[in-house]
Amino acid sequence: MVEGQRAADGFAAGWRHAFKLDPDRPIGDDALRRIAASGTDGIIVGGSSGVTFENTADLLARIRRAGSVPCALEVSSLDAVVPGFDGYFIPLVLNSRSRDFIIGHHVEAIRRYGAFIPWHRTAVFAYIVLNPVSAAARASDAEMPEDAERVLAMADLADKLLKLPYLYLEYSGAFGDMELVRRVKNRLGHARLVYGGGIAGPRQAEEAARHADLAVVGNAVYADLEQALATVPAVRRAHDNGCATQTEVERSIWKRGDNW
Ligand code: 1GP
Repeated sequence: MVEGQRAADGFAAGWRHAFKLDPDRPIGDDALRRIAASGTDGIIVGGSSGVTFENTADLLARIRRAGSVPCALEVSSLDAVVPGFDGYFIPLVLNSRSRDFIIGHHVEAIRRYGAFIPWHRTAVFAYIVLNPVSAAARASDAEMPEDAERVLAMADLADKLLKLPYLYLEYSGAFGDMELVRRVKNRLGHARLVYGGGIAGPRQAEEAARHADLAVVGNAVYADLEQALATVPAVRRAHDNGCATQTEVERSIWKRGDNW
């Protein structure tokens, strides 16, 4: 398991920017070609509702025709597990009230598909869902943490106790609290921090990338493609300006005093 996780950490290890495409939302071939050529590190295919085997397989085939960008499936429905992706992200919603979103669906998936799971290209996204009115919050029956301390405790749980490779702060549909993102980032020892939600253009992208290891852009692709494409160089700029380097340094200082 640990070996699998280490290897899994590798398949998207260098990703700083990703577009998230929803199989249930229409998108043209020209837009897909521009996304594939944008310089993004990868595409994550996933959505909160209406995801089927057919629309997922169709989107993957169209992305493959559009260019050579790495493409991962975020598995959100047991009936929509499509082979042929470069990697698989498995959501585990830390603040879900439902056992299904923490281990239930996962055990069932392994029971059904265990023999076919490419473990070395499969990694858990440990989500904390933070926008109460989002489809993700409704779908996963997420309970909003009452304060920042609880979010930080969940981050420690994922990072230090469960040693999961990714922690995903999910604000889907709204731009999040960057001060909280910063605090979570400084708390993590080894998990990579993923941020998603309300990145509408380069300004928010740069801000999010200042703290998170990986910035995910979803809705902007459908709302304003030009703005969405402009998030790719914005994320690069933030990392080139050394923002991530600074947090890496802070992180290593913190880690030196801790032997987990
Ligand atoms: C959704 O985190 C992603 O899972 C991106 O959110 O659609 O708000 O960009 P947006």
